[in-house]
Amino acid sequence: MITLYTFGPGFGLPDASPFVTKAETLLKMAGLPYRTDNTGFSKAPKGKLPYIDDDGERIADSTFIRWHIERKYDIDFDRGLDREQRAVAWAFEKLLEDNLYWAVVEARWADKDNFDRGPRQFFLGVPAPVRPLVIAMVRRQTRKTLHAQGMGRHSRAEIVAIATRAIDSVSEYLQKKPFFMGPEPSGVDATIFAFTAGVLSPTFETPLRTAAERHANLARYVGRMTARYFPELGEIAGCKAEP
Ligand SMILES: N[C@@H](CCC(=O)N[C@@H](CS)C(=O)NCC(=O)O)C(=O)O
Repeated sequence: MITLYTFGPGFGLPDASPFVTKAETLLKMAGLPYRTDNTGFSKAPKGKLPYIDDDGERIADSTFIRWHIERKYDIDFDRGLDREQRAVAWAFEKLLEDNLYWAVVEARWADKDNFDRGPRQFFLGVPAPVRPLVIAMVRRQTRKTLHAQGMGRHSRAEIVAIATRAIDSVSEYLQKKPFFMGPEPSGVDATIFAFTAGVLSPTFETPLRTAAERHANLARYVGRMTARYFPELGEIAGCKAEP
């Protein structure tokens, strides 16, 4: 049995983390039985979520989880795609994971109002007397990480410009297709869904959300993916599969 270690639902999303949502979507796409456990962060092999335990084998990082599923269960998430399409899908996946992601982190953690609406809730389990200290420490660490990665060196307007270009590109490439690469879902849809839903989360007031809301095809896409893989959630961010 597979256990997926998660943060748990948050911000009106399947999980507070887009990478966890991606991994869970992949498990659903693969049709594999799994359970979730939101108590595993302190034991995460790479200090991050997601990771899975598959009958005693632990695999950390959503990309390695994908490759593990493909190898062990003989699944090709990109079946039906030719080599050029696979390359495009991979590039878009990494655009969101390695570029847009950091703009999302900046929007959720650096902006005070968004932090109060969102990530502050993560710390409710910390004893009240030390909570402000722990919050200040983790936010400081997040700012350092943003600086080291590079996104944190830009002004907010520059970050928004970079993120908007990524969001516009996703919308442009999706066009009117049901799924990102065509009529059927493929591996990249797990990432596109997780990040698009995350950006559209009504918990946060961000220019990133405004950028995504300009594209009706993104909301319909999130609605379609939700209906297919997370029907129990009803709607995410008010996104409907059809107008
Ligand atoms: N490359 C990783 C990224 C995972 C990731 O960044 N997870 C974040 C949450 S979105 C995390 O666990 N952060 C905790 C920390 O950095 O302390 C993947 O694809 O799984």
